[in-house]
Amino acid sequence: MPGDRDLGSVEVRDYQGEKLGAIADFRENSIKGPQKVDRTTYRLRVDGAVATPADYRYGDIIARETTYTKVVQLDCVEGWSVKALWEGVLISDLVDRASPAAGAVTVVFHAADGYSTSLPLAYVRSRKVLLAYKLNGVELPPERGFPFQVVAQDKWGYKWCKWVTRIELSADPAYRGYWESRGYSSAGDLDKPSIGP
Ligand SMILES: Nc1nc2c(c(=O)[nH]1)N[C@H]1C(S)=C(S)[C@@H](COP(=O)(O)O)O[C@H]1N2
Ligand SMILES: [Mo]
Repeated sequence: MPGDRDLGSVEVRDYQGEKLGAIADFRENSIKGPQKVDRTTYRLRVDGAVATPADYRYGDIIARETTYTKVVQLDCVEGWSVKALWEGVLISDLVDRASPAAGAVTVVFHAADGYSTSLPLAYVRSRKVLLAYKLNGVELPPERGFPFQVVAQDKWGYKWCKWVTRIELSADPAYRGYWESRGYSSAGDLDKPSIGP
């Protein structure tokens, strides 16, 4: 929870000399529109191919996990992008605590609107991918994915799952989420075409 020195409602527009975009620059194009997630009843489930599945409350994650910060740009296939300051926890910290099975290679993200997408576990670890709860120093607004958005750096925006409710470990390297099963690339790499394998 923000302490009395946390100016968590004032947006940061400059970070270490770098100009950031504004929260208002993000477009809203989600499959079912903005979701309202209740912070008191919210649970984040980590399960699938793991030895010890877990359920976290919103406050557990904010108060107990180590926080990381980075500036990353989100690029949507529609042609717009926003560079922002993201603050959150390492997805690999949550995954490792659940003791993934030896064969777990894919991290599937499920969301409150029924959306899903996935990332390779090796990428989640090596790029230290964040599960963000703050954007430009401000708690994620509902339209931006409160309570959590995946910061899938170097991947197209459709990999940046919002309103994450479940992190599922899978042994299936070919899992396809909402947009991936509609023709978008499973790798979703920014330096490759978004339509394709
Ligand atoms: N749960 C969920 N996450 C989602 C989407 C969605 O429809 N539902 N859309 C994705 C797409 S296509 C993009 S470009 C980004 C956009 O993030 P923004 O809505 O914060 O601008 O969210 C991604 N995450
Ligand atoms: Mo997108």
